[in-house]
Amino acid sequence: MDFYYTLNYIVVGDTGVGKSCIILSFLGETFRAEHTTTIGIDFGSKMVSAHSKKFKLLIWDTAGQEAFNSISRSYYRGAAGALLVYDITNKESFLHIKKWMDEIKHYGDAHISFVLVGNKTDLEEKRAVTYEEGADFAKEHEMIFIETSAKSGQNINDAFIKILDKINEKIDKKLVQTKRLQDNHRIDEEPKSKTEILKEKACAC
Ligand SMILES: Nc1nc2c(ncn2[C@@H]2O[C@H](COP(=O)(O)OP(=O)(O)OP(=O)(O)O)[C@@H](O)[C@H]2O)c(=O)[nH]1
Ligand SMILES: [Mg+2]
Repeated sequence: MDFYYTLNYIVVGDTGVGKSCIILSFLGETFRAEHTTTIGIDFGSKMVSAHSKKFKLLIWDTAGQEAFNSISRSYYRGAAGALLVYDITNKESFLHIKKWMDEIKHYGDAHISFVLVGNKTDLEEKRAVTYEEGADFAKEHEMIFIETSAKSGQNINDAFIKILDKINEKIDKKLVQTKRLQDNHRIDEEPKSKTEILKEKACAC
C-alpha cells in the first residue's frame, strides 16, 4: 500500500513581494501581472516526491498587509516549513524579513524549517538587494537561500522542495507534525478550493 505525508507550509513576507504568484507558479498556474492582494489567507496543495516518500504540501498563502497579521499568525502553528519572501527590487521588504522570521519563531513550532526567497530576479536592472546580502542573512540564521522569479518560473520548484531534506530528517526524528495517510490521490492533484481546504484543516485529517 502506498502512503503520503501531509506537511503544512506557510508563505510570508511584505505585501507585493510575490507570495501568491510564487505559489501559483508552483501549482502550474499562469503568471498574474496585476497585484490582487490576498485578503486573510489563501491556500493551495500539491503532491511531490522526495526521499522515496510522497508528500502532500498544504501551502498557506498569507496576506502581507498588516491588517491581516493576526489571521496569518493563527496558521503558523503546525507548519513544518516557512518561505520568507522578499522582493529583490525592494530593500525594505528584505529589511523586514527578520521581523517575519521572529514572528514565526514566536507563534510557530520550534522545529519549523525556513527558506529565504528573494523573488523577482527577472527585474535584475531594478535590483536593490544583492545576492550576497540574501545569502549572508540565510547563513547567519541557518536557512536555505534561493532567488526566484514567479514570472519566469526560475527556481520556483526548488523554493518548495529544498527544505524537504531538512523536514524529512525532522520527520524521522519525530520533531515535526505530519500525518501518514493512505495514498488515494493522483500525484498531480489539482489544488482545491479555499472552502474545501478550510474544512480539511478543521478536521485535521
Ligand atoms: N516582474 C515580476 N513581478 C512579479 C513577480 N512575482 C510577483 N510579481 C508581481 O508583483 C505583484 C504582487 O504579487 P503578489 O503575488 O500578488 O504579491 P503578494 O506577496 O501575494 O502580496 P499580498 O497578497 O498583498 O501580501 C504583482 O503585480 C505580480 O505580478 C516576479 O517574479 N517578477
Ligand atoms: Mg498574495
